[in-house]
Amino acid sequence: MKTATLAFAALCLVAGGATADEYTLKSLSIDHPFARATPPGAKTGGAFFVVKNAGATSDRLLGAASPVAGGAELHEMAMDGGVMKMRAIGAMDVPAGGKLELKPGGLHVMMVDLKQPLKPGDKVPLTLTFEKAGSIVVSVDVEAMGAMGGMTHKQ
Ligand SMILES: [Cu+2]
Repeated sequence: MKTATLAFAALCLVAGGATADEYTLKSLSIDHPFARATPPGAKTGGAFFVVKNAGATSDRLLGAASPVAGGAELHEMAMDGGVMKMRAIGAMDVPAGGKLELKPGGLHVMMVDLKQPLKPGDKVPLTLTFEKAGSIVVSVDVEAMGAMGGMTHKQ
């Protein structure tokens, strides 16, 4: 009896951890925000999520902020002289009826001046500000270094 109860409790923990968080802000939905754990001393960390837009008008992600970081920038990856580099951009488009996808190796939110390392299992608040829909605070799950957000991505 006791073993069965424990097994059930363990199952609940696993199921809870695997649940993808989804947030709704007007016609936008923000799916499974996650970040990668950072090594000790690292000052920056990337955050990733998908924004879907069910509305008839496009929107734009204008900025982000987190209490665990001195700042948060919108970054894209771009080829520069044959080398893949990231650079700050002013906004990210969320097309009407479409989606904006942030993922490792592509668009991301870069938390800079981290006040502490991001550890697997941590949950970090992140405020996202959109041009039309306004602002929302999402909880970012910190996953292992190299995590792809529990999803497979086509390259
Ligand atoms: Cu970056």
